[in-house]
Amino acid sequence: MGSRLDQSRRCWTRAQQFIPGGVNSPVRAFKGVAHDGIDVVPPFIASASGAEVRDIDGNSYIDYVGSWGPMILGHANPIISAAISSALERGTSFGAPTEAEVEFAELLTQLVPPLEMVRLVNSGTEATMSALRLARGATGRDYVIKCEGCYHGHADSFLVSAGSGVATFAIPGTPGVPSAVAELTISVPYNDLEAMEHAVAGAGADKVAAIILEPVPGNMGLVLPKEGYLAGLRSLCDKHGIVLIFDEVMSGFRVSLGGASERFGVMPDLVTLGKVIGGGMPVGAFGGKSDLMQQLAPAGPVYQAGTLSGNPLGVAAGIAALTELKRIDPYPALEELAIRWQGGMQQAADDNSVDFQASSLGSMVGFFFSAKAVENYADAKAADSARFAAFFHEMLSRGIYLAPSAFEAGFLSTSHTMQHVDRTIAAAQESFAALA
Ligand code: KE4
Repeated sequence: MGSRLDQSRRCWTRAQQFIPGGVNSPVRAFKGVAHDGIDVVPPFIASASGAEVRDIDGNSYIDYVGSWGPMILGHANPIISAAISSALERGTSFGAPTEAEVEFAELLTQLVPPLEMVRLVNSGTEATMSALRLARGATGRDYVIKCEGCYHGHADSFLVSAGSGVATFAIPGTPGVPSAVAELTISVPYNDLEAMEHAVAGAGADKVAAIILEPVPGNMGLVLPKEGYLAGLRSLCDKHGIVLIFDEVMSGFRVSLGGASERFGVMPDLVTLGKVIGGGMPVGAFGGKSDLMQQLAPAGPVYQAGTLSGNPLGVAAGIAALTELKRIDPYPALEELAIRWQGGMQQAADDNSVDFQASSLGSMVGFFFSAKAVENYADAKAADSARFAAFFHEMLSRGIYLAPSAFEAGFLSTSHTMQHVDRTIAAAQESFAALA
């Protein structure tokens, strides 16, 4: 199916007049799948329903981006839409406490094991930024250690590049981040406990406020934690009084109902959430042990705030989404479908002698054009991203909408069926053959 993009092309030209790079978030600009440096036109989406999105030229696609994670119950889910519409009739925002926020907070603490208390914010970035400030305020320490390839939103402390050596302090990853801020962040390889121990020792354990990571990274492609890695981090943090933060903005309610902490049985001190918990509305959250959370203003001295935090529409959507997930427990079926997706994609690649590593966990899927398993960011960067880009466009032209970057994950929803997966695998067979 040739996907004509005339209307998208028109919109793309206009968008770039008024919006930097034509998008409100960089990954949407398809720079990660540019053809030999030639920019491509991203489809402008007109509508979405269930597992499919439709662009303004009328092309429809099976969607594996799912708004980068939120749409686990499918696009335009009627239960979530009805909840938003109902809340809308009572007003959009009050800037005052509401009973629904209390209901939502209680529901989150019931579903996510590390949560004793929780505060709502408006994005994953706000969640991780606030969690780090809380960890620093509670410990009186300044350093934070993160893992290369893990993305925690765009707060200054996280937009850093690894320093030259394992335990050296990070350097700004983008203009605008002061070196003085970047130097308080240390970046180490994911899945390497020894490197983490070395970094803690190098900084001085009594100077490290927090270790933050995606327990199941989806921002370097999908990478799975090695046996014992998460538990090892827990022990290391216990030993030195370091706050362990699981950034589950993406993995939360994706790898299981209770997220990675439930799935792997390792409890962080703080967990950050977003995406799924807003049901498509802008909602983030961070929370954890009460003694930590009680340090937040106005209960304690660590300041954190937000005009639209706990917004009635977002809370209504979130309660509807999480209540529905609790009611139907879609995770066994999602996992089975994801495993089928992984196996079919791997088989299609193997049939065409393509170096390819497909993976899945819960409702998340991923793949690398690589001959070896990918265990960290260095492995991910060594994979063939040019081949990924070519594959992406072959699949898009066949009506399959994958994440437009080799360093992202894919997402299934309760609307995806075996037929969707079979169509995807058939398109992959044709795409791999076309790339040969
Ligand atoms: P937001 O501020 O974009 O809501 O969340 C930031 C964030 C924090 N932590 C993790 C683990 C995340 O994956 C994210 C955001 N994920 C990206 C996708 N890789 C969002 C897509 C985008 O940036 O447009």
